[in-house]
Amino acid sequence: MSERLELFYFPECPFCRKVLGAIDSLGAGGSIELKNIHEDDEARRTLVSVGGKQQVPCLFIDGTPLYESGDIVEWLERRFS
Ligand SMILES: N[C@@H](CCC(=O)N[C@@H](CS)C(=O)NCC(=O)O)C(=O)O
Repeated sequence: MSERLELFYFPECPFCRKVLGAIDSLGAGGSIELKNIHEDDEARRTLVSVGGKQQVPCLFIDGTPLYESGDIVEWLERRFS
């Protein structure tokens, strides 16, 4: 069974754009739930309470937060290549 993947982001963030570009290139869009923390206050609160900080992008992998765009892209490339 696949993991549940959720990307916490906001559209103007350049680090988020880098991750969104990788998701697009890898054709992984259908497997990842996008949570815009500027539009979804519950998502923003979840990011802070579970992740420990309000920094995006953050990929939740089955509820475990992975911060840092470079680390997220690396993880996605391993998972979807
Ligand atoms: N080194 C991080 C930088 C991420 C970053 O600076 N994100 C900004 C938005 S563009 C942010 O969330 N800043 C709030 C914070 O760091 O607390 C990465 O590559 O993901």
